[in-house]
Amino acid sequence: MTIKKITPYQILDSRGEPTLQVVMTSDSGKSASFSVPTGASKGKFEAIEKRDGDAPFGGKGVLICLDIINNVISPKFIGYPLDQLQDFDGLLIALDGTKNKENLGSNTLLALSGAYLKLSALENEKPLWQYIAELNKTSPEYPKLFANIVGGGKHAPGLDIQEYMIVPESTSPSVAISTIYDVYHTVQKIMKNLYGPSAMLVGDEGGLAPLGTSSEVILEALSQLNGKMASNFDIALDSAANSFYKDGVYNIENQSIHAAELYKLYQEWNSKFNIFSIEDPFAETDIEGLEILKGMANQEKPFLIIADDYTVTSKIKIDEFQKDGIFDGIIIKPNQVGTFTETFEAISAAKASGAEVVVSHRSGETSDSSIVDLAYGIGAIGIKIGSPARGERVEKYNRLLEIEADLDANQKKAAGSQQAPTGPAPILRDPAPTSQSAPPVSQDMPGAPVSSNNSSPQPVAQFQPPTSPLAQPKAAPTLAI
Ligand code: 2PG
Ligand code: MG
Repeated sequence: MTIKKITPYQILDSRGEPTLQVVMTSDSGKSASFSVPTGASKGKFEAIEKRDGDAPFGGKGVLICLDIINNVISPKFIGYPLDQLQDFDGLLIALDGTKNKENLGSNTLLALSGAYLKLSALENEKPLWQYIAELNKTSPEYPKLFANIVGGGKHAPGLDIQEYMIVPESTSPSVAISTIYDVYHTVQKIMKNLYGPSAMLVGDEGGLAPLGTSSEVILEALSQLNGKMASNFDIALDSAANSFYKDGVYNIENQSIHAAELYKLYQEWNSKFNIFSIEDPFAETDIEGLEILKGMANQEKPFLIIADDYTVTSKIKIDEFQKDGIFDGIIIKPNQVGTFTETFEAISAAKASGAEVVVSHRSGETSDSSIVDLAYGIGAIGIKIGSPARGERVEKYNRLLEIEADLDANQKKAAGSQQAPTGPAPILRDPAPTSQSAPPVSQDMPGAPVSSNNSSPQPVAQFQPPTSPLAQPKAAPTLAI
């Protein structure tokens, strides 16, 4: 099979900004499309997107990418065989000829690389995750969901920390998603009661965006809900600390502090609320912050340290930091580097260093759900796909549910079951939470408990906001939900 046609489109992303979509058609007549997301809180060393620079769309248009594809790429690749991603991406990288893709643009390259990858999977009649797993010789695993419940930073007004997430212990997508649903909607009610109806508005990733609140209020609310849902969960943060670091100082919740004090604050939160992981805890340019991380390298830490802006899905950057064993987890975002081949190299480098891999969306997303197949296919420990709100995020939750339902149906078929599934996949629940962490319940586990019909969130009888001076809520302190 070969490439017959490459059609680029300028479309809009979830923030209404222009982005690039490529539809690639093979000589058998099959088509696959890939559309490119964009970040708001970017690492300094991310590959460079190509944009028009002139009106319309305030210079953010990508018509220049359409020109590049129509006039430079297409003539070279029509008739090019499918199924050779590494060579295809290698040629694109060589054509660009720069370290940071500034010539053709990371968006141009990724749209082509993604469409080629998806079309190759389609021609092989394999789901994308399976094609990716075979290409990388990896074992597919359900990733843990790092679900954004409350947002701030560059994604929403109000809070300085960018993401307050929960990570359900259960790796069964349907159990984890029902937990996320319950927590999200319960926190929404809590926020509405504390701060009024405007607290129900959401940020770029669908995370709630209350004004006049504080980290301690959010963390307290999340920790009070733990143990009351379908699955127990951990609490995780993405500080995206670049966005509140200026002139050597972190400006956070009315304090101007240095890295050591910020780390103390994290420790305080951890001792009160038990934080599982913190992504980008310090700004990537802050030497003092990096020294703190280096001092803890290769040691057991109070919470996992995850790199995003530091490592930007670059094998070179990952190797550089991980020779010192600085990070416990590495965020993987294909558009930070520009091709899927380089994304796979970054994943291998992260895994080889002993770090966990967490695949991630961007704050400016499209309806493309390939990152879900990527995370499952390469057996990532986690995936960030925002909140269960807004179409472009929900698309990814739905893809995960689809993969689970398909696998389930296949397993049943293989087991010789006569009963074809007719309705939605059953929602399984973890055993009743105990003081110990409950083991994850897998759908294929014999005798796994079946959901009761009552899947509505447990009421939070008396949510008591914390009284720390750093966290004075503006509204009534005690509320019944
Ligand atoms: C992040 C991402 C996604 P952005 O910092 O991890 O949550 O945000 O896409 O704006 O870089
Ligand atoms: Mg991040």
